Amino acid sequence: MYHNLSKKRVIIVSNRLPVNVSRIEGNIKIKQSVGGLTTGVGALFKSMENSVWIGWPGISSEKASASKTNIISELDKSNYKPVFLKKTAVDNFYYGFCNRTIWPLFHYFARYTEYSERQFESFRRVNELFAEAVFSIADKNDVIWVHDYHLMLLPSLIRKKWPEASIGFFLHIPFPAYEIFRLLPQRREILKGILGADLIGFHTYDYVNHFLDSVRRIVGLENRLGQLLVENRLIKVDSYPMGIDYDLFNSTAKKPVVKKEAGKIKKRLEGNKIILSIDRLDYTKGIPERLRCYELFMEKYPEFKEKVILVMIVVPSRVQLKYYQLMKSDIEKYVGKINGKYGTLKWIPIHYLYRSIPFNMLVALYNIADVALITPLRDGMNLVAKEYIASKTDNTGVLICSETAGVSKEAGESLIVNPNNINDVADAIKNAFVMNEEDKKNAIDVMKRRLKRFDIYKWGSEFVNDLSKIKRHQSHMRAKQMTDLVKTQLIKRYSSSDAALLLLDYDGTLVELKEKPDRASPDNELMVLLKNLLSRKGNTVVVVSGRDRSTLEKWFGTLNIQMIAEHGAFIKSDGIWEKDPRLDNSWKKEVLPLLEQYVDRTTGSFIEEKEFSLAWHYRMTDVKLGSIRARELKGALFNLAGNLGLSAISGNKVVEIKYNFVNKGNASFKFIKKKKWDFIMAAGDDVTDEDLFSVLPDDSFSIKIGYDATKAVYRIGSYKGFRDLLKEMIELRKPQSKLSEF
Ligand code: GDG
Repeated sequence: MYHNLSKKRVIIVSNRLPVNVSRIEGNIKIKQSVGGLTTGVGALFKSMENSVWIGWPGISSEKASASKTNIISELDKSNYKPVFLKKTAVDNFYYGFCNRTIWPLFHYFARYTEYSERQFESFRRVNELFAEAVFSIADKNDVIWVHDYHLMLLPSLIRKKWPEASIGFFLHIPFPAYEIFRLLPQRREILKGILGADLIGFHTYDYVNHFLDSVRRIVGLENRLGQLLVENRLIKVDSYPMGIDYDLFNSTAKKPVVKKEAGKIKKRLEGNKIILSIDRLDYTKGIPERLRCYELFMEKYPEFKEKVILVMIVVPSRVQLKYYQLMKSDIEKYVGKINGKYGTLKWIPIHYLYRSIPFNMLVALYNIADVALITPLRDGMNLVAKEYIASKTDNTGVLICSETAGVSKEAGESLIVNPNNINDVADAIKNAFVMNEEDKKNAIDVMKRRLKRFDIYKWGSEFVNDLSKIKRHQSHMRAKQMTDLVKTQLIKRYSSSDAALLLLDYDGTLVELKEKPDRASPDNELMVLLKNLLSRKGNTVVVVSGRDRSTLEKWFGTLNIQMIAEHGAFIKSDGIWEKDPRLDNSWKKEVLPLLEQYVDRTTGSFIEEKEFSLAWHYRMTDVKLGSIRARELKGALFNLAGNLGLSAISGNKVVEIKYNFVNKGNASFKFIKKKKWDFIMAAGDDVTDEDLFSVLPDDSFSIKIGYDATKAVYRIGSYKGFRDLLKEMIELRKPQSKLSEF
């Protein structure tokens, strides 16, 4: 059955193709490869019409050499497009940066992590090769879905050449906490690479939070409910727990041939209860640790001897890496030790297989296993756990799973263990055998229904749908973007006007937002611009700011400019500063002690006392702590401020407390109602400017600088774009006197 994920063609890009190509004595062999990405995305891929999969075929260019054309045409039959890599690239990229740096670090094995600049260079180069493959195979209008940690630079490489492309990125492994991720020397490049995507998906909400946390701390980008603004492009980060092909496992388990296989295995295991363990060979899977738990289980609960067998299947993986070879031999020694120590003439406690088994046998084992012991030390998701549940046709069986595997978040009904707590795991095995049958069945039943609902097809379609939603959102934002046509209309209206009112916010609108507000004094270009605007007859220019009046006066006091200071507490009109008569400072003594508490509790924050307002600044604090405290402070101020007629507003890394009636809208309205204007333009970048936008007459030009939600009708990406507009307005309007030079 075909699942139409999208009207557009979907291009899957992953390091490996779902098949492995080898050349034995000149003959090409194509074999299905084993692994979570292959199983999951592979099923999805087969169900999509016209989709194309770009990836490495598992053979080096040198080995493939004479047979390349042959390989390409064989793979093409399945819509697989190979990216050939040289042996040195495979060594430095795949066995190097991917598997010696990213894999251990992202799975919290910091002590196994190697850092090599040379290997990172190869990683970059291979990502570039993949980008070239995408450009030659895909089309700008395709949906490009990049998978996993090997290709973390690819989204931004594609974005650079195709700025409008639909790019999704999904990480199949955990995204670690900031304290781990920060250890990576290339942490910034990696984040920037991923941020080239429009939609970024992870298996769990924890990984989403870890990623957003690192983005905040390393790249300095704040998110709003998982949405980020990256170079004026709105992108989304969310969790999409990967499902399995539920129907395939469930229906395979019911096939007569599988039932027969299951019967044979049961007979061979002579009525013993079966504990099943299946993983690729990897230190993250906790295989030796699991053996230790099983050994303890037998020691603690000898009544299970000769009644239980652990079937342990270890699938070869990354065999070229020395560490993996050592691990294999350690596991085998340990299995031998346990079997030698506890085994009897008629009973072997562990049946160990080091190989990949055929699909029907896998499902048969899932179907008959009384317990699935899935205790990875760290795992992005773990599909084996889900496949076990889906293959349970009679709802018997117990899943024991690690809390450090993504799957634990969706398997609340299973026995969840800490894989490092060997007593905990040994007890869980015992409990699995003594549990009430009804409870076991209920648990499996609930989990099965969940897996059926959110299967691999649902996962794929949710991801691709969300990707197209975010693309629609982006184009909606672009619709608000001030186009050349609107610009021309604005300039035309402005040049023919006799009374023009320009209400202009300062920070972020006329100048760049600076980390330290005192560094944002007006530069020469801005002063010239303002002078030119003021030199035209009929123009009234108002700087509408939250800054205090002495700063504004210092900067602009010599110009014939109108000013609104402290969000409206003071207005300078025709050269005279006036204070709103209703203002007083009686409330400050009530609020200050609370703010001081927040300064004490939040290193780096400080209070700015303005004449009629108080501001708590937290731009110099730890970013995460700062925003948590800001939220807390607003909560703490809620009652106090309400009673005193105050409001607490969040600006850019600041919470400002002032009287309710003081806002940029009320203050600006005094200028708006002064006379009949035939042109009004207002521009601002932050929440406090929304008050200004809401008091404008309908035919005004309201311009939001930046990409946050707004009431303004138009938007311009940055203060620079806004200055360009002002320049064009100046150039086109007939000067009264000679224009100053920029
Ligand atoms: C990565 C992440 C994440 C295993 N042995 C045999 C066999 N398999 C199949 C299983 C399953 C797959 O391989 C293994 O998937 P996992 O999810 O358990 O683990 P990884 O390979 O490490 O996958 C992981 C996954 O990506 C998906 O995002 O869940 O966390 O590490 O489908 O059935 N299949 C056959 N014979 C075997 O012997 N036929």
